[in-house]
Amino acid sequence: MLKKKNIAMPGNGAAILADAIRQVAEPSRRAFLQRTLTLGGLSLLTGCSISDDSSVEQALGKVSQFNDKAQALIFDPNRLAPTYPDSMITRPFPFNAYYGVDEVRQVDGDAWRLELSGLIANRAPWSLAQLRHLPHSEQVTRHICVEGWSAIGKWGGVPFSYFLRRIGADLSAKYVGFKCADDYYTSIDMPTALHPQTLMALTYDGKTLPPEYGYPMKLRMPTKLGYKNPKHIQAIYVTNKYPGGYWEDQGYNWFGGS
Ligand SMILES: Nc1nc2c(c(=O)[nH]1)N[C@H]1C(S)=C(S)[C@@H](COP(=O)(O)O)O[C@H]1N2
Ligand SMILES: [Mo]
Repeated sequence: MLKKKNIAMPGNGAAILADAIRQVAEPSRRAFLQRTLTLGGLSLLTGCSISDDSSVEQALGKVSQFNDKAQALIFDPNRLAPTYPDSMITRPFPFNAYYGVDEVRQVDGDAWRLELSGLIANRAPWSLAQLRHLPHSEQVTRHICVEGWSAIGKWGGVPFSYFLRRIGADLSAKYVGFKCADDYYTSIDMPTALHPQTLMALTYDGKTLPPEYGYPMKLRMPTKLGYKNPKHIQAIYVTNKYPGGYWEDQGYNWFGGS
């Protein structure tokens, strides 16, 4: 789709161009570009010429930021995602991560402590036993992955809005960020963090959350795409500084609503 052209560029233009071509060549970005708009559409929307490839990267970024704002505006904090009867649970529920199932992180739940930082009044770490004493709710919802599959699963755990209030998080802050026991990380908007169906999941299908689905704890949000749902959470922070995410920093849309 993209052809390298000989363009005379001043200064380190050649290096910038080479960088842009490399980035557009990444499969995730290319897929995102194909899903978003045609190149012609991009140039119309942004008004920039696509005759030099570096502007494609800029255009991509603009479209994604535009999508973030539009999705944040459309998001209704009171609208519930569909729930399903237990009989519709997908068995076996699929595993997915940026690595294979043989490399699933084995977290020691007894030694594990949930770390808290940023705009939070009570930043003491939490053990698994302490989290298990908090209010618990269960839901059967659909998980949608951008890689082209969806599945219905049953997660149980602590309503995240309860937890954020309990730790004295600044609920007027923009972002909640997550760091995981693998190298994964992501972040969400505060309205979604406070959504009634957003759970700190400790169980799957009525049993302790298994390693492949994110033991000891994952954030489950039926209002967001799969990659926004971090597994093996190690640390949570509240911030006004844009934190990005593992796939988001490679071109996936940040809001990631489903
Ligand atoms: N820590 C961590 N969380 C993660 C991922 C990951 O690689 N590491 N992958 C994400 C993606 S892309 C998907 S689709 C879901 C898969 O969750 P599942 O294994 O419960 O189906 O986890 C998300 N959360
Ligand atoms: Mo995914």
